[in-house]
Amino acid sequence: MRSLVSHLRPIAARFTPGRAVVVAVLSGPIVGALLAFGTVAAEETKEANVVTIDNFTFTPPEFTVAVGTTVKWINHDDIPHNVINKDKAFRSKALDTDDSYSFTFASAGTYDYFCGLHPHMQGKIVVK
Ligand SMILES: [Cu+2]
Repeated sequence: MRSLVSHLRPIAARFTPGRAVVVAVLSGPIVGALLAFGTVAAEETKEANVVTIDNFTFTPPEFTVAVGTTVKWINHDDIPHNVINKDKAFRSKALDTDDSYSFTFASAGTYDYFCGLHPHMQGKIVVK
């Protein structure tokens, strides 16, 4: 009997309730984080060619895409902005909150643009 108890003790130690709780508590956030990562990755793939406008800033400020790519600008500010190419290749109307503007880049080149309402807001699309 004594030998049986001493044999079981290491197994019991491995499955202490405390440890099981720790594993359960830790695996919850890890699984959640993995699911969140998968969702974010899918979202980024779907919206890969998006320039966001937030807090008077184009993000990313410089964006390189392939010829034929459609780039979409989305205004997340609660005031209007627009998107104007310095060489007049494209020009959006004023975009209200959550409005978007898309332009397809058929030719390679560097397209500097700015917001006509706030000219200090500037960005660049490089098409290769
Ligand atoms: Cu603006």
